Amino acid sequence: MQTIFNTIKEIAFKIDHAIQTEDLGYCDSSNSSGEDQLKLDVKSDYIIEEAFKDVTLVKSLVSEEKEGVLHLHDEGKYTICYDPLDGSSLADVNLSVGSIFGIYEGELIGENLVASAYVVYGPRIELMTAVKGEKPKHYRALDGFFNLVCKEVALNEKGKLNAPGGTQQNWCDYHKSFVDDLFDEGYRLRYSGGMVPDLHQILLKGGGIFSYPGTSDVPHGKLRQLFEVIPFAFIYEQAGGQAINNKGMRLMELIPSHPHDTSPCFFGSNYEINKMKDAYGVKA
Ligand code: AHM
Ligand code: MG
Repeated sequence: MQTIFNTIKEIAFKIDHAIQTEDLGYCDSSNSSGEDQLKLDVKSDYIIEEAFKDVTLVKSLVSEEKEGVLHLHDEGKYTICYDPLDGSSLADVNLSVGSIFGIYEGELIGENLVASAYVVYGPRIELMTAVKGEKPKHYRALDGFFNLVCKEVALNEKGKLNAPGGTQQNWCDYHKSFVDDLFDEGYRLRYSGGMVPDLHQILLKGGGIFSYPGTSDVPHGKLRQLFEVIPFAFIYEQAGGQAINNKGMRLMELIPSHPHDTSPCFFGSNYEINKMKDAYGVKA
């Protein structure tokens, strides 16, 4: 796994360089979810594909920016599902963006995810990695290298931050009440529109909740299971938190029927997730 994490470190520097130097405009194409692609989405995708072509441990790649599976090595053990540049539409307003990697062994279902990593491109480049049975590890880049900042990232039982995604006008009543109740308890709003920096902030500032519910316009939510939801669910669980859908099911138990399937999702510390289960009337 260290080989894959090392490759992700190399990728992080290359994508950061592209963000610093390349055109921030759109291309003429759209991705598998029908969203317009930025030149940076395509470039980041290319950087990742090129980097893993040399890693024989990797059997195949599945990208948020491409349809289908790219086969790489017959002898490979892992499939890497990745979002090359999450939140890329925030690059032109100079907000943080990220890359997300889910490393699966076998069929592409939640319980087969064996490791996760994400990179945040902000004032500095940061990396979080997680493997089974260990707390996530947090790294920060300095002078072309990643230094370990914390070898055991852990969420508090209860936090102070609330990151509620989705169009508020289209929230159902009980979701709105749940979000309002948190603010009534003193929670602070923290939502940039980039799930990587938003979830990163909650993880590192002791806890809280990030939600992207199903809404009347997008009943299954916006965030993609294989590339976004399951990799972050793994990291939140390894950090001692919880990650569930609107039915109270662990996101790690998701079985996507298509690589680009989405899911309503809630990631947080135990207090906030238990409160969400009450609000949604699902089992604690
Ligand atoms: P993307 O993969 O096309 O960048 O979309 C995912 C992003 C997430 O980072 C973020 O949480 C969400 O979209 C924001 O959506 P919204 O603009 O509806 O708040
Ligand atoms: Mg994304």
